[in-house]
Amino acid sequence: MDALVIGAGGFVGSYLIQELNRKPLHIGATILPREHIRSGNCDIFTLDIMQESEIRNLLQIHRPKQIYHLAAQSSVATSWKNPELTIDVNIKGVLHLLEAVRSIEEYYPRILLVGSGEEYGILKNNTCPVSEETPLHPGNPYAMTKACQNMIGNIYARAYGMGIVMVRAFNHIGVGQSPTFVAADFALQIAEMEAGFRPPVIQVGNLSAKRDFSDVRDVVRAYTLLMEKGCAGETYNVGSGHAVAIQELLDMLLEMSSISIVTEKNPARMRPSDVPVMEADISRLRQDTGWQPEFSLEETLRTMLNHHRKNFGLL
Ligand code: A2R
Repeated sequence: MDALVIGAGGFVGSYLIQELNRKPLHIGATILPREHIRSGNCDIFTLDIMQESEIRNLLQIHRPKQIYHLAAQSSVATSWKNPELTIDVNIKGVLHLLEAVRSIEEYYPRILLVGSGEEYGILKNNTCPVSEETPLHPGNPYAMTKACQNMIGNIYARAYGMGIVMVRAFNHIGVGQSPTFVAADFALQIAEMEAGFRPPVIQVGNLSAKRDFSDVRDVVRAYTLLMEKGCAGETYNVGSGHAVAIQELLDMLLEMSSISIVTEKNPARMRPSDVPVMEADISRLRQDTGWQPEFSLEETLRTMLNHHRKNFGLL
């Protein structure tokens, strides 16, 4: 097997498999029993990363040359409600993977561990953009587990000479994302209004926070490039390198709409936004891989909006 994607049943998984499908590779993908993969050509296996023997058996049989580790409890909100589950899946899960690799003789795959821009947390003096050397101050249990995953990857790469590359992904958006994320939420609300399913009043939370948004298709391309060209033991920010206010993102979507929409602040959507600006310094990614984004934010938002319009019979 050329590449194995662990945790392929989530938002990013199908996009990564589609990107890998651009080359004639033998690809495996793991999902949880209740999940399915939206698109892509691959062999599918069910796997719970909490079961160490399951991952060891899979790797022993198929010996994938590349392993993309996406499996995670990836919701910040859930991480507050269930920190233990988050620690189990995100920290013990990565240990199970790395120990399983180590237990197999003469097996030296490349491994990509996917972390998050959330690891940086609240920065002193609002350091911006953040480079990979910026000290981490994770501000929630999810971010803490991803920072820990990064440290584990670092230690295993150095101590055992493993081919582990770590990424810190900033906000990535696209079709198929859960509407618990802001861009997906706005796109869905606007399409529902255009279809007449709800009054033309968009519910918004904090619009002043600035975030670094990328198209998920650009993000998975960065992952495959890092798998090929990233330095083992190194961490790479993956983002656009430009922070955009949520207000700007909303304005872009409203401009694309065929109807006139009023904005309404909804206290229930106000998250205590501890981090006013998140912007990635992506020099290391650019330097080592030559990666550049292909999709503009506007293009991505239009794709998301049009996806819902098609579903509602508007296009
Ligand atoms: O939480 P679920 O039921 O949506 O399943 C997620 C799955 N997962 C697991 N897979 C194997 N063993 C487990 N014990 C386990 N627990 C959860 O990993 C989901 O299908 C997948 C992760 O996908 P998403 O939650 O949709 O994350 P996304 O957006 O695809 O991000 C991929 C990676 C994650 O590591 C994020 O934390 C990072 O990028 O930003």
